[in-house]
Amino acid sequence: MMRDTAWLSKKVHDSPYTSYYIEDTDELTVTLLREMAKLFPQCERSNQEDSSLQFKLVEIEALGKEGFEILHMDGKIIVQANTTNGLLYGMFQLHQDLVTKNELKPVFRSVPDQAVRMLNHWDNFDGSVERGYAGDSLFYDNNQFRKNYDTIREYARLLKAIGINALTINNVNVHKEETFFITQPYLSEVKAIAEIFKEYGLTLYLSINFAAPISVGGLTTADPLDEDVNKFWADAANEIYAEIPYFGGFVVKADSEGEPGPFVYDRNHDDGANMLARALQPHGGIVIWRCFVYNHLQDWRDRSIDRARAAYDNFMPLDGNFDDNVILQIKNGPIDFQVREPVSPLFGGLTKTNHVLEFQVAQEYTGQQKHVCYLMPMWKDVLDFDTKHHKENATVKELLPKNSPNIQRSGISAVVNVGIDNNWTGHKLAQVNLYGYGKLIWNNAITSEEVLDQWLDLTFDLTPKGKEILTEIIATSYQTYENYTAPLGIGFMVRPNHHYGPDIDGYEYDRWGTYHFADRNGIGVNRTLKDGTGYARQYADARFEEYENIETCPDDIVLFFHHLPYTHVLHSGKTVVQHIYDTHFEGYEKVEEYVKVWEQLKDEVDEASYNNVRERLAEQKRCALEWRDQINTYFYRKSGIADEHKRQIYG
Ligand code: GCW
Repeated sequence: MMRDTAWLSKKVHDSPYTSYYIEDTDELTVTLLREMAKLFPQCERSNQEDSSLQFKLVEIEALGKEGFEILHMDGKIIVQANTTNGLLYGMFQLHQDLVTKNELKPVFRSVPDQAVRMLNHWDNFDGSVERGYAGDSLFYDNNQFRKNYDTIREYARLLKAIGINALTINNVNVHKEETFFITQPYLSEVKAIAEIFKEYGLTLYLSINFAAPISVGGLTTADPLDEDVNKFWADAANEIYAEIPYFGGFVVKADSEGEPGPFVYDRNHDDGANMLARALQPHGGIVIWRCFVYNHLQDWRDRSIDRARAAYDNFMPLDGNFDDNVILQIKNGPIDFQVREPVSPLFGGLTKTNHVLEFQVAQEYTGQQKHVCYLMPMWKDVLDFDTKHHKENATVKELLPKNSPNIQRSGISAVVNVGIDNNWTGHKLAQVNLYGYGKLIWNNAITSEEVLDQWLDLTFDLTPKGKEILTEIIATSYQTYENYTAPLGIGFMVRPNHHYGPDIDGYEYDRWGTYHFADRNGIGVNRTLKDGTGYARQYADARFEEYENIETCPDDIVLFFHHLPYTHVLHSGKTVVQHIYDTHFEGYEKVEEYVKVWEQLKDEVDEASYNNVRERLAEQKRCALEWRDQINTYFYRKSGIADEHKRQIYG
């Protein structure tokens, strides 16, 4: 079945470019030719160097290995880059410009802002996807490789078109069978997939199990300082690279949520990461080591432990200890992909270690692709966040490359939101998050509005009115989601385990360390240095002072830093409890509106998309109502304070 790859199913038919010229260079030329035939069916290859469309290899230092230029002069278009890989990016950009009827500039130069632009699949060999909301895995089914190479190729081109250059294909929680992916016969299957991504210039990595020396190698230990363990990994790397010489390396979740790691042997993360790095180093491989390390067996009675502190406390003291081919991967916030969190203090903190930021495109905590929730505004906030470590140029997007000793080993990674569903993302509108993620990490300056506008033009054929309606739904969806869920940066309040729908005290007395501490007087976590957990001190001075002080702490994360009475007046002029009531009524009303206006799009979008979104909006409405009423009732019961506007709150 033809996959619904919206932005790549449009062809350029009516352009004046009927012939193009390109020299044969390397294997990526084959891909470029194939894509030209698909996307520009009326444009034929010619051997005339002065064709109306030309792809040229040049030597322009500023373009680097991946950048490109599109020149539009005298009725001709020249796409130029230093590499065929760069030409391929340029070709996809040109296709996009022409199908969306973008006016071409005389000179358009595009060079990626971030070197590593990666996606992580949390796919399991049994076909399930951890936190997957778009059907089963693209790669596996029932402990077998699907071998659906056409679909995988379709996926590879989609990722290339949005600017991604690397990916992992298995879950960071590496289960029993997947632990053996680094050995035969699995390796040949991995290779078959890696080859397809390579056709599009994407590098494949595997998530590995730190305890593989025991389970695969038959050793009694996985101690990173043990000689046999080192030999096991060196041998494993040799075997992998013999099969897949262009293999990227390993992604590692260690000492996290029950996964094995160096702590088991009284070693530290630098010991573990460097050991793997040394095994991969002779082959040019890289270790991407996740900083999502915290105590998940916390005693809720012990108020001295704060999960938010963990990543910084664990990794900051190790800054500078890691080998050149190690990259630390840091979640955008200190807790776990909540709809609103402060930015992790490791950004700007680390200055001597290569690192990448980790986003979650998969909507684990943001409506599980049943709710529409446009994540671009949140990602923009994170990348534009001024860490205040320096007077100038201290935003996260600037510091990622600047604070990584090897710029080529810095960038952005994310948990992907795709599965085997025909529209890739389950919810059709969730495609915009995948598209936007790719576009944003290539060009950090692109705005949420630009991305949305492009995606709508690439995906649907809308009337101006239709486009306005859909723009409004998607553009407001993030704020709407935040409005009807956990308030003021407090996070969680979701049902345990699956994390869908409201359960305000679901994690309150649990071991996972995500609490809100609501009592009859107030709510919030005191993370101040003065008399709280001290988390606020992990930031640069200016940020620390801002967050430490209730007078200056921003409203939207105020409950992350302070325990406040319900009667506390926010900067908005509302009390905490009135803010909770108001946002929850507003949030739900907005969803009611989405449901209504969506109907007006019946004749404008294809039937499959229309029904897909309609059904999901109905579920979003049901769930948002549940959120609204449970949250409002909960805080009404706790505080005893009535709604100023006397709306219905259940007792
Ligand atoms: O967000 C949490 C998820 C886990 C996930 C973990 C992680 C893969 O609930 O499902 O495990 O984070 O990032 O490792």
